[in-house]
Amino acid sequence: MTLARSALCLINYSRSSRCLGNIRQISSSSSNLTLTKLTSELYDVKRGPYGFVSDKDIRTFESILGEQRVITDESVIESYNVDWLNTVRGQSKVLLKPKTTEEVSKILMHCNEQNLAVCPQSGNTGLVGGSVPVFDEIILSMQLMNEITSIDPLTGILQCQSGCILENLNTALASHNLTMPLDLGAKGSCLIGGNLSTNAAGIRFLRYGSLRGSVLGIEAVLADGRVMDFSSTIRKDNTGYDLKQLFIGSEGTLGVITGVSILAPVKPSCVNVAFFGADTFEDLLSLLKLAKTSLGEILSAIEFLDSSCMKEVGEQLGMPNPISEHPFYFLVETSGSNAAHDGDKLDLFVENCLESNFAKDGTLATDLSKIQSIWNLRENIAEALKCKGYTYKYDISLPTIKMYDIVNIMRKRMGDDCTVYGYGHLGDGNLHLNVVSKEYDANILAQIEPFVYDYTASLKGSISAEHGLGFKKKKYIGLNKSPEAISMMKNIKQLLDPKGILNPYTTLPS
Ligand code: FAD
Ligand code: 2HG
Ligand code: ZN
Repeated sequence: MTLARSALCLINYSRSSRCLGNIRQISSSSSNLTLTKLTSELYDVKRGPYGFVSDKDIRTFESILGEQRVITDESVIESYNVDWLNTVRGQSKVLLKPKTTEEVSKILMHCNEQNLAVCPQSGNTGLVGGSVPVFDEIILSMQLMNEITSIDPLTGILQCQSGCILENLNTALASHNLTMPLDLGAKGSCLIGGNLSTNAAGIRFLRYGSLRGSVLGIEAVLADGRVMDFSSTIRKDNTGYDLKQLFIGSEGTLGVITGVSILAPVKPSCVNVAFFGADTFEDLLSLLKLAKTSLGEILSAIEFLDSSCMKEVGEQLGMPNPISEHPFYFLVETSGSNAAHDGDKLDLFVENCLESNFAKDGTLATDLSKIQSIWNLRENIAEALKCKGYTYKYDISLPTIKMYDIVNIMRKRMGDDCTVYGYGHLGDGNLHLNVVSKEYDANILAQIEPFVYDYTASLKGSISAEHGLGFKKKKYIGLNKSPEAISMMKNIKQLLDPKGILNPYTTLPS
């Protein structure tokens, strides 16, 4: 059945209202801290041969930071010991809050000498159990390293300390008509150093590509306190190995990122969002193709969610579905600089969607608040599922055409004890498969893993498309990387952190 254009629920559809600023909301919280079992109780893991923090160590830290920024009060440290998902809990007794690279350097030099393990932490929004200690690692919080050094309006180069909140950077750039090449649901809490350490991708990956291309320079402190200055504000530099790339995506295992320079693109002056309902995943794939061909260079995001996700954001968070109910939902965003041009393209796209019958219902958002409410549905799925119960998260790259098969497979496999959800970055072939049960259950975990990872590997996908390996996935690295590659990674770790004090229980297999 071909829908008439009038069947679309068009929200304030007018050319003049299409030009928008940047939008979207933050979602970050932590709940039920007391219910979380210790990681060492939930998982089979042994403490490494590290020293224990003594009173003498505390006095050394106080001499570097002053008393106020050396925190030993358990009630304050508690939330730093638990991850955002409330699924892993460490037992750290010391939280350090440096403000400068020099302070980070002195802290690490001391920890290395005394063989004390350290967990660097930024916004603690990581989803793989890497941002909190496993045992009693010292937590090195980057929250106070939040100075923006410079923004060059001509070149778009932003220089800052690594502890700046992603959303604050975006706000600062906006006054220069610039924007961050990265955006994600945790933007109000995550810090740019955490984003780099996980090589976060998010919803602008489709437009601006990997952070690896946007980062021009990095300053990092090695485990022994040496400051590595890879800072650069030039775009092109082919002199030798690009060492800064080692620190991007290495999840705090090779050094602590303290400074960053990033190339910020010009802020699009005109943003629109279209949201459609579809009957099948095949129809979503057809919409994906249409979006690419009709919208071309103004495309900035292509996302999807299934009806089970829509149900939870409604039930758990009270967010209404703006269109009629469908098995799948397709979200497409355009960002450009010419409202008339973008509007023409979008009109053609909407017509194509309707005539082809791939979209069964839809809405077009052209003003800031409507756009935001549609993005809120997508960006709050993680939060809604967290409210529902214990979430087993799988962030996988798959051939786009087969992306949803595993969701159906898992629904059959898991039966009635769990609910299975599928959503993600459709334009990037990145599925977020989430399984939710009432509470953590090792038997349920055994039903999911390694099954999902083996399945992903059999299709030559990635077992971690964007969240990293952290503590929870490190033992599966061999499904994506060869023994030779893992051995080379271990050699690099040995070279940069010979005592293995930085995030010792994450990323690389033991
Ligand atoms: P943390 O969680 O504090 O740390 C992450 C890792 O980096 C840890 O291993 C930590 O030890 C290490 N680390 C932190 N800071 C430093 C540093 N300065 N130097 C060295 N190592 C460091 N990820 C995506 O890729 N795409 C998404 O769309 C996305 N959406 C999300 C939505 C929500 C609601 C949430 C809760 C998370 C989401 N994430 C997403 C996951 C997450 O990776 C990002 O939130 C973010 O990149 C983590 O940044 P953070 O500042 O919170 O770092
Ligand atoms: C997203 O894209 C994040 O919303 C979180 O990467 C994914 O919670 C998840 O599974
Ligand atoms: Zn994601």
